[in-house]
Amino acid sequence: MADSVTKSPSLWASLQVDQNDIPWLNGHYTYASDNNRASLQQMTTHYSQRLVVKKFEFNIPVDAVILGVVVEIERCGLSGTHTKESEVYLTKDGESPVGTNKAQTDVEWPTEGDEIASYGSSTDLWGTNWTPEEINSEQFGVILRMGQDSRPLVDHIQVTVYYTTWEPSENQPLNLTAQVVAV
Ligand SMILES: [Ca+2]
Repeated sequence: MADSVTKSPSLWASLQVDQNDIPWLNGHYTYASDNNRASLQQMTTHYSQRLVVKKFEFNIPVDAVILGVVVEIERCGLSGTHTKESEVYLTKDGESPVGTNKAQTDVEWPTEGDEIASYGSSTDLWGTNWTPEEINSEQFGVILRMGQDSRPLVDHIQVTVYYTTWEPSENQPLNLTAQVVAV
């Protein structure tokens, strides 16, 4: 059976990708669902910097097998705006994206109150592989970057990690077949 743990971040950073990227403001407001929301520092037409939230303080057993990761972002766009994400990544080193960009870049964020967007699944490793040590690291985190002309308001970001502490025995039938062939 798979186990799962859900955690919120406790550290954030705003990292520049291109020169004109807009920095994030109040990234620590993403730590809890309390209607205090992270936003961008300026109203311009540029992309945002990368919001990195990390230090989730997972404590996955070191002999576990990671099965999937789900990121949930409770967010909305400022009323009257066309707010879209451009990047939703995981990071292993607290700075650089790894694996698959899960952003739904053509979907406008709702402007009539918060909605929770979910990325990944209990069996989705985001196009890379994970050790318990990598998940437990303070540098494991989520990257969120906004598209042009966006006015994001991010209330909460949380991560659920699915894992099992025993190896699935999917290889057994193959081994049996191999033995029959060998005989
Ligand atoms: Ca909040």
